[in-house]
Amino acid sequence: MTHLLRAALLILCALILASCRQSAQPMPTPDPDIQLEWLPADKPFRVGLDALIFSLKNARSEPIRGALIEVRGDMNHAGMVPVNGMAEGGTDDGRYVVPFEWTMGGDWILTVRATLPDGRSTQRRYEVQVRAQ
Ligand SMILES: [Cu+2]
Repeated sequence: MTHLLRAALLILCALILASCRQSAQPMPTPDPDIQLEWLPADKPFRVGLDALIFSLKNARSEPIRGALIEVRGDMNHAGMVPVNGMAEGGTDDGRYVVPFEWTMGGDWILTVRATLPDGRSTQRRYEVQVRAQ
C-alpha cells in the first residue's frame, strides 16, 4: 500500500512539474488575421549561412509591411547556444528575408515571431533537419 501511495505521489509531482513548465512558456493563440508562412528554399538545409524567407499577409491575403520578424533556432539537444536572426520592414509583397546561420547539423526547432507595427503578433514553430555538409 505504501508503495502504491509513493507511486501515486511521484506521478502527481511529475504532473505538477510538467504543468509548471508548460505554463512558463505559453504558446500564444495565433491571430487569424496574421498569416505568417515560411517559404523554405527547394534545397536541403546545410550548415552555414542561409537566408530564410517569410511571407506575412492579413486575412484578405494582402501583404503586411513594416513588421518585425524574429527567428530563434534551438537544437533538440542540450548545451547549444540558440541562434537568432531578424528582419524588419519587408518588401512590397510582404516578404521578409532573415539572415540565419545553421551552426550544426541535426534537428532544429525554429520559433518565428512576427510583430506588426500596431503591436499585434503571432508565432509559429517549425522542425527542421540540417545536413552537416
Ligand atoms: Cu547542436
